[in-house]
Amino acid sequence: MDGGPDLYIGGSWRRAGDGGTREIVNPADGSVAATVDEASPDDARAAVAAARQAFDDGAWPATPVAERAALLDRIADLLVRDKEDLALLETRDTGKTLPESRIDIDDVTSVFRYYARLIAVQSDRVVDVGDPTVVSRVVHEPIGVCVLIAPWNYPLLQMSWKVAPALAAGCTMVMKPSEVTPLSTIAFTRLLEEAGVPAGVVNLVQGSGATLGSALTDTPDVDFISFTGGVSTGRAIAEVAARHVTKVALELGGKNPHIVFADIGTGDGWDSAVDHVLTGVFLHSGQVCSAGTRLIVEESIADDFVADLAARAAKIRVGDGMDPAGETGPLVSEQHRAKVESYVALGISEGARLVCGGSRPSDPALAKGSYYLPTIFDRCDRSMRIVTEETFGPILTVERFTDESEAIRLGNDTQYGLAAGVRTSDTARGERVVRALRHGTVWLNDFGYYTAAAEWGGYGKSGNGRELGPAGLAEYQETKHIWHNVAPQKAGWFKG
Ligand code: TXE
Repeated sequence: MDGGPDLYIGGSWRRAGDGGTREIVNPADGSVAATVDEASPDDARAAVAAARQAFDDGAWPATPVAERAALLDRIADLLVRDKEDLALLETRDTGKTLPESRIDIDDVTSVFRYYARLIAVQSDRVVDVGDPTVVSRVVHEPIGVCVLIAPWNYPLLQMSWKVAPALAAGCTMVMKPSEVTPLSTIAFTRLLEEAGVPAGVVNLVQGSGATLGSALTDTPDVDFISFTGGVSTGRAIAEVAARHVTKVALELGGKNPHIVFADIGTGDGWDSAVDHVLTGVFLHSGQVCSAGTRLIVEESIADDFVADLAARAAKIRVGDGMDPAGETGPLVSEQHRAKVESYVALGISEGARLVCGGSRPSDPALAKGSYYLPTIFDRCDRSMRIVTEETFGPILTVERFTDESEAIRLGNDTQYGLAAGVRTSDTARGERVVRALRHGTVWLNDFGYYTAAAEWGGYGKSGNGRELGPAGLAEYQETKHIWHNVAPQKAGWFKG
């Protein structure tokens, strides 16, 4: 980037061993935003070897907790300093609006602050084994070398959910951002170096998953793989990792229901529900793993609710993420827009009723970018692939229900289980429904919010393992039981 070199291996910046480069496209206008070094499989192997050596022979895994926490805080300080530069890179790379990118960088900072605090207070557990001569305790140790593979929709944020707990735990790692959006992670790696991350502890390779995947995952030198991306890629990685019995955590997206009961009334409850359903699905043009893409609305209010939604969706200002007037940006690439368009065509052929959107914007100023209009399909049902498959674009499908048990059944009728929303003014009903839904995060009368202190992850094909919160740290730790006899005696079992 800006002349590179862009690969960071064993504490030094390098060009690709085979001289490979990749053009990074700005989806707002199709221009080349940067040219970056593209790692070869040998580069990826060198990165794993550097992380292995830093773990086996380096000081980081045994660095006192206070020093690790201080490093995380220094990283957070630098993120605050560089917030605007990082946000601009994120917008250039993903197309998301600049205000969204700024929020992302704030959230990245919060993750580092959170794990700095958490690691500082994590304590060993003393176990009473009923023998005063035995000191028994359970301690946490770093799991080892981690491969951290991130997607393109929240490039730095998703990577931070992995890097911060990995560093806090004392692990060493190889980061692989999406080849579509590596820019913020390259800049972040320079920031890690400045903060004083020891050589070899964090390594960076970028390039296509198909090319680098095997070098990063089909190896006994890696102890843990944390992956966020699509289901088929996650499954392939898990299959390869199983050959080496490598632990894997997967976050694979979702097809998230947003259930709206008629008891929301017609006043503020209604307006707030319409607003959150709209934001929940169309923010970042639907390229959000937890997007509320399935509206499941009570039949008695469905026509009016969908009409209000459609009226507001039609007013969403699609535009360049750098343009303060734009409320949502383009899709991340031409290829991704083609996928979204094929889903819209599929929805029409499946018999869903197109209520709004369903095309590219007509504004000539947007012709060079990969934009797509917010799209709503009414009269959908579970036989349609548009309802069951993750489209990862600005597409809302509408299903209707007549009673609470049907709403729950529909909400759980998915192969995924990442997130869900419920809207009701009946508190007891709200509690019943959120407990019955089999999803990793459930919002009641809200949608989309999260915090570094609470776990994030999915049921079903949304993956396994958790990020954020204490469980997000535990992923990067081994648990060891130490049994210490301070007054050794014979075991006395065998008499001879
Ligand atoms: O993801 P991939 P893609 C979903 C969304 C989207 C679909 C495909 O539905 O349309 O996935 O997106 C790396 N070994 N999500 O194709 O391929 C790849 O380089 C190791 C949901 O972009 O899964 C990138 O860094 N790594 C998701 C990362 O995996 C490999 C966010 C994700 O890419 C690899 C994004 C391999 N064999 C898409 N192949 C979410 N959960 O939020 C690819 N990669």
